[in-house]
Order: sequence, then structure tokens, then C-alpha cells
Amino acid sequence: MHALIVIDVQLDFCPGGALAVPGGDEIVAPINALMDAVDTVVLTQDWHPAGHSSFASAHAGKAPYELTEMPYGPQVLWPDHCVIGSAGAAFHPALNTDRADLILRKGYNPAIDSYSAFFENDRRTPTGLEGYLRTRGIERLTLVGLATDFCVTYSALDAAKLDFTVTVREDLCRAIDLDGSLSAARAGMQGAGVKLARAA
Ligand code: VGL
Ligand code: ZN
Repeated sequence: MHALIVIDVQLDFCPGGALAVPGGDEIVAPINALMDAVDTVVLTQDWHPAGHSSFASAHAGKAPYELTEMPYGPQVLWPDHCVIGSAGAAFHPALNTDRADLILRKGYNPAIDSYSAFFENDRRTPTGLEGYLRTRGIERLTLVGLATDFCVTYSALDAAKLDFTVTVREDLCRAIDLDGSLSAARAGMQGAGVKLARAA
């Protein structure tokens, strides 16, 4: 069984959004088309309470895109984004959400960010997605969405560690690319056995 995992295709990550990823909206139509080729579709949604600890605005003297130390390690601080129930937290309106068997929300714990669809950024607190996929007999995952070098990569690395067979369709992702984060992410995924693919 093969699942398509669509990471965070939300308005705040698209042009005009609070944490806009260049070209983020270009991937929506081809992601919809790929839904026909898989057994199941899972959508993830970044879903932060107001004042979330990953927001620079929650840290005196810090600006967006600076680093801070959290109890679980270094954390990039972001502009306020994907606040629970806000317009920016909604999926891109053209994304086919009807096809989703599961919509998984993450990042709702005020004290811990959650890039990965599998574990929060402490790398220990599970979201439940592993159990969902395993109990449904899903072994093969294709990952697409936003952003390549953060939530897509963290999800792909965790999935590979959990022994799923993982492909990232790079042409159906877009990156933030902070200080070389995209090349580091690609190297990390290749080293972990994640297949990086593009449409022919
Ligand atoms: C993401 C930064 C903060 C992502 C989410 O979806 O890649 N990036 N929250
Ligand atoms: Zn976030």
C-alpha cells in the first residue's frame, strides 16, 4: 500500500502568506493530479496556538529567522504563522482535500515545534502517524509539499528511520533555503536512504 503525504500546503506558506515559500502555490495542481496514483492520501497541517514558542514574537529581542536554544535543541524562530483557526492556516483553496483519508495537525503543543509529521522537534513525542500508516498496511510513502528543507525533510528522515520506503518528489516541493538549509537537507535525505525524484 502506497500513501501520498502532502506536507503543509497552507496559505501562510504560499505567496502572500506570513511565511511565504517562493513558488509554494505552483505545486498544488500537480499534487492533486498525483492523488490518483496512490492508495491513500494524508494531508498535514501546521497548527500553532497564538504565542507559540517557535514564533520570534514570543522571544524578547529576537527577530524572525534567528536561532534560539530550546530545551530540545536549536530552533529557528519564525514569523507568526499557521495560527489555529486563522485564514493563513487554511489549506490552499485549490488543494483537493476531499481525497484525504486523514488530516493530521501538528505543532499544537505550545512549548515544542513540530516540523515532522511523525515526531515533534524533541524527536520523541509521536504524532500518531506511524501507527495510522502501519495499522493500515502502508509501507511505501511519497512526500510532497512545503517546505522541502524543513517539514518535508524532517518527515522524510523520520519515515526512513521508521523503515518506510520513502520517495520525496522534489518537483512537487518548494524550499525556504535559509543559510544552505536546502543543500544540507538534500544531503541528509540521500544519506538516510530517501529517494529524491522528479517527474520525467
Ligand atoms: C514549516 C517552518 C515553520 C514547514 C512549518 O512546513 O516547513 N516551516 N513551520
Ligand atoms: Zn510552523
